[in-house]
Amino acid sequence: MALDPETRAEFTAQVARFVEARLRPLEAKIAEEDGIPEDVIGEMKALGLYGLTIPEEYGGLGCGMEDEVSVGFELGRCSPAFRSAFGTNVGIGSQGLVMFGTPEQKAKYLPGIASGEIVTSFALTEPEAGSDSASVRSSAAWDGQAWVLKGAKRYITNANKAHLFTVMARTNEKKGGGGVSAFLVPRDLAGVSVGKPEKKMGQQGAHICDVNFDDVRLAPNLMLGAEGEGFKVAMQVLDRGRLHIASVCVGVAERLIADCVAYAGERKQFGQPLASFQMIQAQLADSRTEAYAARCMVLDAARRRDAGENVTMLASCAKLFASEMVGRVADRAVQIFGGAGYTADHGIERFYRDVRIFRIYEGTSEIQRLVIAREMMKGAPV
Ligand code: COS
Repeated sequence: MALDPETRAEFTAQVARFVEARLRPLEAKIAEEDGIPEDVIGEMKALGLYGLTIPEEYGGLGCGMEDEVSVGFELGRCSPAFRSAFGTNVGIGSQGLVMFGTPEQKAKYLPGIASGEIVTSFALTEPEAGSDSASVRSSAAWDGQAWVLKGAKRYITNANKAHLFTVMARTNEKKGGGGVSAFLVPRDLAGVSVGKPEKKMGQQGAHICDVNFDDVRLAPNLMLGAEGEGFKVAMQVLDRGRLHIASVCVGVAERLIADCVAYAGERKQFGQPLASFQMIQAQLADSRTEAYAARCMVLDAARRRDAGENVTMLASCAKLFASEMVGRVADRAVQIFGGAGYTADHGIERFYRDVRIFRIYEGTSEIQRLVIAREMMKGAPV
């Protein structure tokens, strides 16, 4: 499942034009209003962005990992809140279903996900289970007819718009990660409730909420994968999600570097453009070098995944490096813009806040290091 190189190039060029002409002019507005206008959402659907990674047979574009990260590089060149609108449909909200769903489950939900009619969310994190995701307390007990789901999930991206959740819940109290199962949970079932969007540091326009399950009755055909496989479903979904996030980090970094080069060329101090000062040049060069390294890492891991390799370690390497890299690039951008970077005029301070979450969600930098080291100890090539 992947696009041919020519189609990929055409599609990414189309996305690049959409980002430049349609999304970038709206960056300040969506941050101010904390929402993306419906007409823009409609255009994203029409472009196929909601169905990027859904197989073609279900109405999606059928992108492979290299295709997905190539699009991620382009989408990163505007406020990351835009990508978040469909990010869960493309990634963590749908990929469990794509990878582990039965033909019936796929036929029922994937066409709506591909068109954007069904918005999906991934509900793993809980108040007491963040990085330690194998310790989820939400539970689903079999009552002879249905699984009865109860528990609370936290910081769930797009929950306020979601029609379908992938929920990880404990079906066996005695086993750790092996006692967790995954379920598809339609939002309209009795007992599902969603809290108000959290106020947060950045990415206004993208939303995260609490989700509560209060004795929600789930028919047996809503289990995703086998009983006890939910933790592995989550981990495999995250392997892919982490590469997607890493590609967006690269795109944001490249955007900020381009903004810095333009500003450093215009802004004069001591009678000369900032760009003529070696201390500014050094910052630009460091940012460019690091962004290039991250791009190479993301592309290499994506291509290996498309070739069928296990990329658990490389996806974590890419996510760790790219998310930390974009933090450094954003920090240098504020420094190069100076007072104009700290005020809202150029949007630099907004990006500085927006990128901070990349080091936290879909696995913190600390968790990425842990995953990398564990894979090395297991004998992954070094
Ligand atoms: N693919 C397939 N299986 C995987 C896997 C992967 N990427 N990672 C782990 N597993 C399997 C392991 O092989 C193990 O299977 P067995 O029990 O059959 O041996 C099982 O899952 C448990 O793995 P492990 O022992 O490594 O679990 P731990 O609880 O010690 O650690 C970490 C798991 C910490 C790596 C995991 O909880 C994690 O990634 N946490 C961060 C979660 C996260 O990203 N949260 C963000 C919210 S989603 S936006």
